[in-house]
Amino acid sequence: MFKSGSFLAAMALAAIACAPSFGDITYLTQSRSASAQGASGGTVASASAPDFAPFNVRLNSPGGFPDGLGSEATASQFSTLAQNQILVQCKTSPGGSGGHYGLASSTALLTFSVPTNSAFSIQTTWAGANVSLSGPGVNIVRSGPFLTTITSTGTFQAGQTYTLSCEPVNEISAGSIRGGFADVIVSIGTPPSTPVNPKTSVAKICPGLTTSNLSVTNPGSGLVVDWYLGGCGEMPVGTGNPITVSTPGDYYAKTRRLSDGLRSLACASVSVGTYTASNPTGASVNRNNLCPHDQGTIQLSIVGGSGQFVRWYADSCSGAPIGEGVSISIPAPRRTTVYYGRWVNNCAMSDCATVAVVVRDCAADIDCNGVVDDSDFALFAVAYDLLACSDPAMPADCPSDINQDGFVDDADFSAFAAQYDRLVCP
Ligand SMILES: [Ca+2]
Ligand SMILES: [Ca+2]
Repeated sequence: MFKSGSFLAAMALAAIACAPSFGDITYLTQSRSASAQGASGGTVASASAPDFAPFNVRLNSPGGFPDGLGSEATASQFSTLAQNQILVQCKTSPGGSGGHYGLASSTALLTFSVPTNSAFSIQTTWAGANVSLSGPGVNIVRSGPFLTTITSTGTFQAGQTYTLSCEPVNEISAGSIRGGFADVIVSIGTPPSTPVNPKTSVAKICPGLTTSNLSVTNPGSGLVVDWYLGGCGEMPVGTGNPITVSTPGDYYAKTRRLSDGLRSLACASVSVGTYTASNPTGASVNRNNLCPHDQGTIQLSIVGGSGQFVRWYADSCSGAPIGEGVSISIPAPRRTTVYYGRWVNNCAMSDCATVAVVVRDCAADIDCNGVVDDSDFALFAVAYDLLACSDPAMPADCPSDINQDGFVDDADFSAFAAQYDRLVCP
């Protein structure tokens, strides 16, 4: 018998206000560690965490051998303890080839209890890992080399201690080594559904310079969206819908219910790309070996490569551009010039390809027929009498001003005479 109905009502209200719909998890102990060392010269990279805070590490250790074979070991560990959910990922890749393998490990060991009998589900996705969840009435073991997902259910008994462990097993077979991976999600209660319709505001960005907004369909009241980089539940990048990012990569979204902290088991994902420009294989010109007094144009063309457009320069792969386009027409140069062309794509630029346009050392060939003879001398004599290049009667570009000082005088005659004696242009 109860003393009063109001006491019962107060107890019920207190239960609703203080306790979540499903039993809280009491975390007892937790240790997590990861390390990686590339073979032959790889520096050991390691991290560990004995506390209950989220632990998100990606370790990488490049090695290398004189025979040119690389060995790059990586290890990662991502774990989050929520009110009613345990999320653990352990992942290793010893890397290497040709018998050169690095070392990698990633372990998580967790003990916990629940204050009331609680039904739970455990979803495990793994390949080359050992996962176990054990304690009174519970004995779940996952192992094996092939990618598998299994979900099962059970009941945690009040006050008992349960142990969850996650450890990749690196298997060597047929001259190769296989990394290990496990993604374990233990939930008390029903996780919210996976986000849908992931989108980017722009598909490509300039890293660190421009941004893209990532969003999913509004998950509804009481739900928020957590974003991760590189894998579902891996490096956290923020909560929001949308969120703004300035780093290219593969982004993953989980729905999180605010009332009990449960996250969706799976992710929606989008990729943010970066602009690229691939190097041209060469550049060409439509005619070459030009007369210094060529009054026409030449056409420069890029060969191979890709990007948004091609930018051209004279004399170096920088400075003021002389034009833009896969092919451009420009006035023929008066001196030998190397032209540089590169692909440009917003923030990305390829290397330059070059083409040399040779202008013959034959300024006295005033009529541009490849020889310096009497017909050139006749043109020179007229210009000599006019003297100043600024004279309106002087031919365009003042070709007889061989030393290009603005006058056709004795100095030019000396240069003319030397080339006249040579006759044929080099
Ligand atoms: Ca000539
Ligand atoms: Ca002159």
